[in-house]
Amino acid sequence: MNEKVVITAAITGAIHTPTMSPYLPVTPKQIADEAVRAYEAGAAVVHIHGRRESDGLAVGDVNIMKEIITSIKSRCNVVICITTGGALGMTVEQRVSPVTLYKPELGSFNAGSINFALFPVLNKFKEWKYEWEKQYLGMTEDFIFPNTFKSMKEYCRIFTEHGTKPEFEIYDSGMVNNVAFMINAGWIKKPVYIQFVLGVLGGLTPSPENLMFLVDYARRQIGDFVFSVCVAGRAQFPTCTQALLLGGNCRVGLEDNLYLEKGKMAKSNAEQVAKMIRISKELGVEPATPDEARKILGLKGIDKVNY
Ligand code: KMH
Ligand code: ZN
Repeated sequence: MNEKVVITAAITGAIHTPTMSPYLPVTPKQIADEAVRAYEAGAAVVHIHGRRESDGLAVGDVNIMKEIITSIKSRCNVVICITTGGALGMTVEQRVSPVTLYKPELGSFNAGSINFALFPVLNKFKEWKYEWEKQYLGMTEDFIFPNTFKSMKEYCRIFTEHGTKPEFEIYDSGMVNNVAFMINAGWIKKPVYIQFVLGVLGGLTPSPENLMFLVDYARRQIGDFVFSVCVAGRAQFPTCTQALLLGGNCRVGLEDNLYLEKGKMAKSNAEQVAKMIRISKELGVEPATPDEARKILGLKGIDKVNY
């Protein structure tokens, strides 16, 4: 285990919809306020998506993103990781545009194409708060999240040009191989930062064996790397705890899991961060500050962003 853990809070994402939780932040102000509270609770990194103010639809509007990240930066020095996964239906060019514009310290970089399926959740709700939700989730029955080698090559170029560290999102074992290929092809330099994402329908399910396998396989393919783990759904806390035991970092937040424990919704991202910190401290691991996280992840520094 490491002495310090980088805890990321993924504040709102593009998967959950307003009907699923009254606590999901949706306006730019709510998203920024939640990010600052997550920082105050001990998160070193916040992972940010934008949503439309009027109805919470996940959108890739760069002005909304700017409003959120400038508000956060004016209040604290937390590391901001901007999504380039974006929202369903965005083009790859649209998804990467915040990196070009705002040159963040850290950006998500999805390391391959997958079926990204949310449609089974349609059976869980009868009434929807907004019209768009049903259609948005339903269309994923026929959706491929595209991250081809051609687009990943372009992403590598853009991330490198702007000094933004990629956080490679790995949903399945073949994507480990994709990252190894990008390193060997000279598209991206080591050391890399990997986020293992478990629990998306279309990718690997969370289990101790699957995480062990991914970490071990990545060590064989890539050598040394820094990693974090995030999990969609109820295995979030157990799997994040396993990540600590394996010398990794972890991500919590309402993007991935709306609950604090069985049957109890999380009222904020900060609640989940506080729980993860309680678990970490019991194991003798302290949460890294944002500046410690910058060292651990090899980031360029907050003075070099463009927002
Ligand atoms: N929503 C997660 C399953 C991204 O933003 O680029 C993965 C994610 C992707 O966070
Ligand atoms: Zn995300």
